[in-house]
Parts: sequence; structure tokens; C-alpha cells
Amino acid sequence: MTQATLAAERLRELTGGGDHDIALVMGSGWLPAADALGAAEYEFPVSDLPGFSAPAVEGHGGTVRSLRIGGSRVLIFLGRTHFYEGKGVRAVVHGVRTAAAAGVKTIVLTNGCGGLDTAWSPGTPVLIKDHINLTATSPVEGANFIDLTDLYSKRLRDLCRELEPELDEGVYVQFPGPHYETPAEIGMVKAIGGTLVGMSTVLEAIAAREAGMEVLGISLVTNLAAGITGEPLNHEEVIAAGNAAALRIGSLLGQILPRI
Ligand code: 8IG
Repeated sequence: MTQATLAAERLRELTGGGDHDIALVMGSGWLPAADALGAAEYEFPVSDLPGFSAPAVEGHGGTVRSLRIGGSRVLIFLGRTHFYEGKGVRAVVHGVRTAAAAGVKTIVLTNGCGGLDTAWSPGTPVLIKDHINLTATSPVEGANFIDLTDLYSKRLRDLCRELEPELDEGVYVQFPGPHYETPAEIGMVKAIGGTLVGMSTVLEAIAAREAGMEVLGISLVTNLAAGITGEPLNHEEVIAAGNAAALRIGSLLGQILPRI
């Protein structure tokens, strides 16, 4: 029995039994958008599930919500384990694998990130069309040669753009963090074809594909990447951009989920 299977069993007990259909992982800046999706039917600290560690600061851990949207049961992870926490890649993707073991077939991975395109003012949502993994690791264990050619579902991206035709697409580059990039590193990102920089999502997306799920990735650009404006980066703008964009990204998710 894997840790994820155990976690999914407990999840079923805590959410009235049965499978979930869709999972959402809410990243930096996305918490206000989660509330726009409606009231939780069930909500509890993620540390109530096996394999998720208790928060370092009480009250500052992740929570899990279960609710119904249209005919689907939706599981929302408010917060995630980041690679930079040093708990290992298994801990980073435990939520994704738990969702898969709970029956989830479609996962929506969201994040707050830096953008390289100056047209993306803070608070702009961007669809992830592909990624570059700069973590130098993988969640896949053993000689399991997972195909990532179409990792970020074209079907789901097209659906999003039907609903919001002005949505741009980008290539997300995951750095290990937790420090932000130097301007020279952003120059490298540009040279290799990246347009979004962050510290999450990529390892989770790979684990999701390994588990056979369809993946939708949406970034919220909360700041322009280092060296682009000449201004230093700070965490406050991340929070502010999330709050400013909550209505738009909340309604985007609210429209997409019933059509997945
Ligand atoms: I929010 O500019 C957020 N997360 N690596 N770079 C990286 N991660 C981020 C950034 C950024 N902004």
C-alpha cells in the first residue's frame, strides 16, 4: 500500500466516501480565487491525511477543501509543499498522487510566478503550454520513461481560450528557489525559451502525467522577472497581485471547471 493510497483512503473517510473527479492546487496569489468557487462541503488541515507533515507554524499549514461544481466532485489543495522546503520530491508530489489515488482524472495546477513578457502586468493569468525543469530532479522513480510531449492539455487550454480569448500562453521554468533569480539567470531563461519563472508546478505536472491525469497549468504573473523593470522583487506584490486578480481568475476557474 503506497502512502498516496493510504492518504486517499483517509480522504474518502473525511469527505463522505466516494471518488473525486477534479483536483486544484492553489498557489501564491490564488487563495482569494478559491473562495469564488463556492463554499466547502468538507474542509480540514492537509496534515489530517497520512504523509503530509504538520505545519511548522500552527495555523499556517495547507488545507484541503471538497466541494461540488456542476456534476463534479472537486478537491482543492490550498497551499502546497515546495521543493525548497527540503522534504524531498516525494513530499512535493504527495498531493498530486493522493488526488490520483482518490480517483481524480483532471488536475489544475496554479501558481504565482514571475513573467518575462512586459505585456504581463502583475495580476495577469497565463496558460502554461510547456515547461523547462531546472530542478535537476524528477518525481518519477525507476526506469519509467514518461512521455511529456503533450503534458499541458491542448484540449483544456483551448477550452480556457474559448472562455477568455485574450489569455496568453507561456513556457514555465521551475527553479529550485527559494531565492528569486538574478538578472543574468533571467537572461538565460529568455535564451532557452522560457517566459514564466517559478518554484513549483513542474514536478507536480510530471507526477500527474505519470499517474495518467490530464493537466491544466495556469500561472498568475505577480511580478516581472528579476532585472526586467530594475525594481527589486518583494513578496508583498505577490499578495497584492493575487488580491487584485482574484475576481478574474476565480471566475475563469468557475467557468472552466463545470466544462472539464
Ligand atoms: I510569486 O520572479 C513568484 N514566484 N523563481 N521567480 C521565481 N519564483 C517566483 C517569482 C519569480 N515570483
